[in-house]
Amino acid sequence: MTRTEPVNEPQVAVEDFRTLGRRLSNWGRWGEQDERGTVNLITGERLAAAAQLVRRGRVFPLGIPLDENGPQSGMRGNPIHLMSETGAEQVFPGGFRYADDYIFMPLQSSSQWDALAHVYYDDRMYNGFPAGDTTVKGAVRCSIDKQAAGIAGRGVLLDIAALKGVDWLEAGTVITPEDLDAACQAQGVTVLPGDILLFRTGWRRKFVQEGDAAAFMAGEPGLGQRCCEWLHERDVAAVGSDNWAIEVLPGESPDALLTVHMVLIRDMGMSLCEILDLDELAEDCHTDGCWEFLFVAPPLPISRAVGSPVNPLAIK
Ligand code: UVW
Repeated sequence: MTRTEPVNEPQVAVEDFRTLGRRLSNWGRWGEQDERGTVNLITGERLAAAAQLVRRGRVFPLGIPLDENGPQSGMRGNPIHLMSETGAEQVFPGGFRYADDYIFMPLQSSSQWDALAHVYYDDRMYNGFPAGDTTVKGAVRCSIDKQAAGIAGRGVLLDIAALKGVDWLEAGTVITPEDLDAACQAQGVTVLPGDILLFRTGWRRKFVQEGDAAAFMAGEPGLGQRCCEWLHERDVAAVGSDNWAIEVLPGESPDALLTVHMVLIRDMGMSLCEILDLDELAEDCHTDGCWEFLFVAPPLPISRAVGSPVNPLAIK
């Protein structure tokens, strides 16, 4: 496989994200007090159908290792693991000994869910809740524990790197709705309402091969803004990827940062699952031709947190 040059040149004018956000808004759709957003689309019926996708009993863990060798550099650090007890100094009746440990980490540093309180603009977060509901004590509204009842359902993987015939897409490569359609067609899979859509860019593979955290974080291939509409039209429940921000970076808008985050999370109420390892799953899907699976990824019920580490499982 070869690598591609970024394809978002010349810059195509993108719609103002506020206009797009208003058009795709899900505010009020699940009630004025709703704090779960598009995860509501995973009905009991859809989850029961997703469970039927487990045929071989093969589990693919999609979380990256929680350790100091992760891809963070700059604004966030990698997890730091410390032992508080090894058992070496202990004397208990009957020879019992135990080991205990701590982990210190930004909740956004590894494979993670973004809570709906993670981003906002114009002083409002998802469903119109005031941004002031998030303080130094955490998020009163839309915190990640509101999703702890579970994020589980039908997962679909779209391998965009394979579609383009590359090991990985280069930073700045815009994934378009046409790419998503082409991947669905090439793979023979349809994205259905309530699905959790995973898309593979190869960005994790690049990090594993090169070990360059600064390059991993400096930019990335990812969804262009027009994909928000594609996800909305299909009633996708959540989206995940092997990059760190779901969206293309540098972004398409010259005067706004992370516009896909703002539209998906704040306007549509969609939770994002970032920094996944999709390589083994993709390899298996290429082998058996089956791109759908049961996806199980409950966030940790961390009170008032705006994100949570997660080890999502794809089960076939
Ligand atoms: C930001 O939105 C800043 O980060 P993340 O990609 O972790 O959601």
